[in-house]
Amino acid sequence: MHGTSSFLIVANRLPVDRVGEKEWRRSPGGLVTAIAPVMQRRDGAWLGWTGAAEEELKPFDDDGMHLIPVPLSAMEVELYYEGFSNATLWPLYHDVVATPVYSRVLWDAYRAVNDRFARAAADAAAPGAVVWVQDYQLQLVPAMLRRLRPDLKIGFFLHIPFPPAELFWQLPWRSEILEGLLGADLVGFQRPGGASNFIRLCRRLLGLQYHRNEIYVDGRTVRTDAFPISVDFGELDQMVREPRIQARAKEIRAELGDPEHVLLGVDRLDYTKGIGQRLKAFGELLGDGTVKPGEAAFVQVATPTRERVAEYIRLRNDIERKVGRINGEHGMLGSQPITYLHQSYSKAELAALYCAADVMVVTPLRDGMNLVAKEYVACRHDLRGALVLSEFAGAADELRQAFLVNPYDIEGMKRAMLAAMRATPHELGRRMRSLRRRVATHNVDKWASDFLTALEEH
Ligand code: GDG
Repeated sequence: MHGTSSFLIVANRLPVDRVGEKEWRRSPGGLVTAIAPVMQRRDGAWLGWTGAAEEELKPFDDDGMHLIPVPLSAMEVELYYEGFSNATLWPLYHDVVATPVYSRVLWDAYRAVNDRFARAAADAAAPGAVVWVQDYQLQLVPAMLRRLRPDLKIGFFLHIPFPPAELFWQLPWRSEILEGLLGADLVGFQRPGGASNFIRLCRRLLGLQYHRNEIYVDGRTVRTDAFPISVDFGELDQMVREPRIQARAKEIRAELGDPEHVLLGVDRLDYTKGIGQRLKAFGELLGDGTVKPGEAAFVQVATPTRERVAEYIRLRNDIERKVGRINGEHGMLGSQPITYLHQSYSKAELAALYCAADVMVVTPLRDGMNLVAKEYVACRHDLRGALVLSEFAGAADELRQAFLVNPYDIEGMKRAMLAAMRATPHELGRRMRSLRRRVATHNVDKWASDFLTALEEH
C-alpha cells in the first residue's frame, strides 16, 4: 500500500500550534519557513504529533500544507518524549552535561513510537517519494521505513550535536541507533565533526567500510555530511526595518532605565544553554565593581520548556535562586540588574529585544547550531551590537567575528562581555558586517536546498 505524497517531512511535532478548538497557527521557526515552499511545489505532506496526548485526528490541510497527525498516548509522551528523547538522548548528545537516564522501559517506548511514525510515513508516501526525517526523536525511522518501502529516497537530519564515540559508547542501544540512521540515503549533521563521529562509530561499532563521507552497508551507500542550519535572514532583516519594531526597541531601553549597556540572553530554559554561567559572570562584574549598578542591564528571556523533566525543574530553581541573589545584592529601589522573564514572546517582540540589545550573550555548553545567534545578526542592519558566542555552539564555525568564549571559563566570559561593552563603533561595525555577510548568504533556504539537492543526487 502507498499514498500520494511525493515529498514528506517526518518530525516529532507538526509545524502548527493549536490556537482554538479547530484552529491552528504555523509554529515559529525557520524549518517550516524553509520547507513550506518545497511542500507547495511538490504536493508535500508533514507528518508529526500535534503536541496533545491521547488525540486522534484525521489528516487536514492548513496554511497550504497537508498535515498528517501521529497520535501519542499520555504514557508515550512520558516514556518516549520526556523520557528517552529528553532524559536519555538529549543529555547524552550534549556532552553529558546532565546525567542521561538509561532505562529499558523508555527504550521500548521509543522503539514503538518510531515504528508508528515509520508505518504512517510508509502509508503516506507515493512511489519513489522523497522522505525527510527530522531529529533525535526519530532516529530509528529511516531503517524501519526502508524495510517497509525500499523504493523511497530517505534523508535524515540531526538538529543537535552527534557525540564523539567515547560518549555515544555509553548507550546500551548504541548499535540499534546507528543501524536506524543507516536506513537513510543521506544522514546530515550540523557540523563536520558530527559526520566524522558518525563514520567513526559505524566503523568501530558495526565494522563497516567507508570511503571519505560514504559508508557501505548491505550493498548500499549511505552519504553523510554537514549542513549547517540557518535563519530566514531576509524576513528578519525586513521586519526590523519597520518603524513599530524600532519604536518598541527604544521603549524597551527606556523601560530598563536607559542604561549605557543592555545585555540580552534568549534561550529555552535548558541546562545546555549555559544560562547560569553567563549570569555568574555578569554578577561578578557587578560584584568586583568593574560594572557599576545602573550602567548595565541584563535581560534574560528563558522560554518555558520540558517542564516535567526532573533536570529542568532543578535547573529552573537554580537559575531563579541565582537571579534572586544577584538582584538582591546589586539592585536598587526601582532598578534591578537582571530582568528575568520565564515567558514566551511573539516574533516581533523578540526582534525588538534583539534591536534593543547592545550585547547578545549566547553561551551554551553545547549546542547543535544556535539560531538565536544568527537571528541577532540578521536583525542588526544598523551594524551596531556585539555578539558574545560560545565556542561550543555549531554557529561558532561560521560566526568567527563574534566575541568567542569558553562558557566554562568565567574569567574569560567576564573579559569577553567587557570587551563587547567597551568596543568602539568602528570595531563593532567591522565585526557585524562580516557576520551579516555570512548569515545573508547562508540562510535557511540554502540549508534546505543544499540538503535536498544532495539527497536527490544520491
Ligand atoms: C535545536 C538545537 C539548533 C526562543 N524563545 C522564543 C522563541 N524562541 C526561538 C528562537 C529560535 C528558537 O526558538 C531556538 O532555537 P535555537 O537554535 O537557539 O535552540 P533549540 O531550541 O535548542 O533548537 C539548536 C536548532 O534546533 C535548529 O536546528 O540550532 O542547536 O538545539 O528561533 O528565536 N520564539 C518565539 N518566542 C519565544 O519566546 N516566538
